[in-house]
Amino acid sequence: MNDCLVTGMTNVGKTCFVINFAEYMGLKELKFHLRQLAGYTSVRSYSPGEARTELISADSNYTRQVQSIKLEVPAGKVIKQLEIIDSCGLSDGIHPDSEIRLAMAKTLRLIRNSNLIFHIIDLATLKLSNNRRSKEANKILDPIDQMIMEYASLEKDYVILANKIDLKKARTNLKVFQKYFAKHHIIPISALYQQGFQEVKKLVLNYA
Ligand SMILES: Nc1nc2c(ncn2[C@@H]2O[C@H](COP(=O)(O)OP(=O)(O)OP(=O)(O)O)[C@@H](O)[C@H]2O)c(=O)[nH]1
Ligand SMILES: [Mg+2]
Repeated sequence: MNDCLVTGMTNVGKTCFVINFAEYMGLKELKFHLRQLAGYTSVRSYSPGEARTELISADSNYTRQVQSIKLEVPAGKVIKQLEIIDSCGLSDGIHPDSEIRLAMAKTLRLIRNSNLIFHIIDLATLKLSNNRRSKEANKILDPIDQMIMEYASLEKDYVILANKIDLKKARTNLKVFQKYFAKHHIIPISALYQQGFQEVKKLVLNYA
């Protein structure tokens, strides 16, 4: 089974994307496979509405476990499975909470082990301006986003999901962002309102 890791900094909309994309792909019951510290995997089922209420939050590092959903994807005459993996958001420095430090270490391992990486970037919080010179492109991103981009884009199938385009600030930033990072595959989305999901679906169908 192929897998797809959804990664990025905290609060960028990773969990919101995973839930709403699974719903968009037709799932009415979301079975989250939770990888427990003790090594086993447990399963919790939610309706999409329940999952949104329980698993999405404006609090930082709300997701502390690796949690994944298996999508059934038609590929010619057969149905293939794609595991879409939600992970703990990454941040700079050493986090004071040991549980979060461990969860971040797991995310880094997943980045190494996954073949398809969806890197979610919150366009609404980027401080972009049209006046920056292109040689400063590397300063636009937080060092963590830069690290993910540099590693994953070389080694993996790498796609940037430029999120929160329902917000005006994000739409303003999008053009400049696309200019700076033109060599990457960027899909503008609103994870909240399922915008841009048609292009993501096309990509996932080709990948499975
Ligand atoms: N306006 C807007 N808000 C969004 C969008 N996607 C997510 N959010 C909001 O951003 C906040 C964080 O969303 P989550 O999906 O929990 O983010 P996350 O990346 O999983 O965060 P952690 O698990 O804490 O790392 C929530 O308040 C969401 O409602 C979007 O496309 N547009
Ligand atoms: Mg989350």
